[in-house]
Amino acid sequence: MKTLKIAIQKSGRLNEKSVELLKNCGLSFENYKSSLISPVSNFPLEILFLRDDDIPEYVQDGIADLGIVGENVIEETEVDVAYLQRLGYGKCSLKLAIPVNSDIKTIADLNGKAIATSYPSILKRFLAKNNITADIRTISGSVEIAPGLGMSNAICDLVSTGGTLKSNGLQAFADVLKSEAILIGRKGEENNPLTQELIQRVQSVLRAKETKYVVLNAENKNLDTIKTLLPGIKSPTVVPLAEEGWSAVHTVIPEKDFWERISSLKNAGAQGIVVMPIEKIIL
Ligand code: PRT
Ligand code: ZN
Repeated sequence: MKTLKIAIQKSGRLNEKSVELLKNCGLSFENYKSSLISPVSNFPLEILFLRDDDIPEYVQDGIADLGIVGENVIEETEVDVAYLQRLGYGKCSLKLAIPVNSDIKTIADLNGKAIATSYPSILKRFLAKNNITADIRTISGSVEIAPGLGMSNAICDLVSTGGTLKSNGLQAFADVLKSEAILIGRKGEENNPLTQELIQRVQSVLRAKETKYVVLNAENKNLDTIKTLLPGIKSPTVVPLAEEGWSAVHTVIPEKDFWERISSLKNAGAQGIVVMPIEKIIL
């Protein structure tokens, strides 16, 4: 079977999480900082370490079969690739921002103004969609200093915490694109059995991250109410305790409404609740 190639960022914000994800998928490889390619010893896969900007085109052109890269980079390069899986890290938003004392109040006020960005093609499409004609000034980095230097009236840049905008006297006023790391593939790659196997492993790691394993004790008379509060993968496992009239309930619960569920379980008589992380969930 042909060895797959996956391109990930060599260094930068997505490198560490991408390496961690692949390792959690059970793939064994050296994270060489100095080399471009690292073979995986227990799966027919090679890892290419690249600048993130090159990844979408490498995948589109078939130099790599798969890639992990921010949606912002994919959208900017306008490549034709398959989105295989959203990965939930590297989250950020491409936003329009203006100096705090600016008279620009709405998107329409951008008409005739200059906007500095490293994302000219996404911005161009956004402005066209909103019927705005503005002067797009493309710069490759430190976009946030452009208004202060008199180069532009606004900027369009990535924001995660908002700290960079704030420290440069800027404020965000519109969202252009929400982004996160995405597993992409060459068109048609989703039909390759090796790729399908890899996607399943990735999904089992992501699913595990979203859920916790919970064991609790309850008096048998409270079990019916407790069971209605617990989804489990199919349904909860109930085993009798050594103490007469009591049972242990094992289940998984979603991370997102974790505390609400725990307090309703306590109200329903659950005791000695033990919560554990899950490594993988294979359906
Ligand atoms: O060297 P290479 O070309 O591979 O990397 P790079 O320098 O081009 O990219 P890198 O490593 O900075 O970012 C990789 C990806 O991480 C981006 O393409 C995004 O998908 C994602 N990401 C998530 C971010 C941010 N958060 C982010 N905050 N990318 C950049 N930023 C920058 C932003 O441009 C701004 O300068 O961080 C600053 C703002 O951050 P806050 O927290 O102050 O708002
Ligand atoms: Zn880059």
